Amino acid sequence: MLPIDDFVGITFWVISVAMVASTVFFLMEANRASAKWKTSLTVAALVTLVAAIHYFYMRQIWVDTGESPLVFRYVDWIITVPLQIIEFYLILAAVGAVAGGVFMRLMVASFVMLIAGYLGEAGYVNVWLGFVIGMAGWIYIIFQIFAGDAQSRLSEAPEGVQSAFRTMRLIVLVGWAIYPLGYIFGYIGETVDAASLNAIYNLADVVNKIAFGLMIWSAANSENA
Ligand SMILES: *C/C=C(C)/C=C/C=C(C)/C=C/C1=C(C)CCCC1(C)C
Repeated sequence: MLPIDDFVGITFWVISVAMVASTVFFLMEANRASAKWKTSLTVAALVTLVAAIHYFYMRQIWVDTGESPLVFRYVDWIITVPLQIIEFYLILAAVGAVAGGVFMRLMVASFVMLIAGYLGEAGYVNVWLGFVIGMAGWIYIIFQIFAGDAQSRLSEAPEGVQSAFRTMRLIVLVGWAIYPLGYIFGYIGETVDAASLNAIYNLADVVNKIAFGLMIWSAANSENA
């Protein structure tokens, strides 16, 4: 059972439901969207679907043990983060402004970021070593999307796509920053603060999965094509 004073447990539950609802919404809207946005909206739905399944399991682990559902958390991220990198690719590919090299670099950097974070949290490497390597991966991604090839090709794209891309990369800069904050708050003390860690990661997932999908949805709607 979910106790009424278990704030983190309740966020797990509410977010599970929000992920399911978002999945239905993005799928229905994919049907309605113009051809070149359909795949992007379908991928947005996959992100929230994968997250919904993991959230149901994560909530159960949290309620039963009071511990971080570490494995489910990272399995979820290792599936959903590459899907979001694919979103970047699709947004740019929709206008033919895409460079394959950027895509591979973003993929590799996101794996480095997540694997380092996992090894740190699971105790296989020093917790701050994992953090530093994870940060390096994230900073590399930021550099790629703000200053790399993707950026220079963007000017060829129509305004709707440009603004979708700009908003999505703002999410990677600001929204993704919530995750390392969760890590810091979780591990800064003598003992692991599992409640702060999970509350902050949960908040981050709402921003980065549901709001991220809504950005794509709004770009699809702003295009008159
Ligand atoms: C849907 C899930 C998403 C978008 C997850 C993103 C996760 C991150 C951006 C994690 C970043 C981390 C660092 C930048 C430092 C090391 C620890 C991590 C893995 C929490």
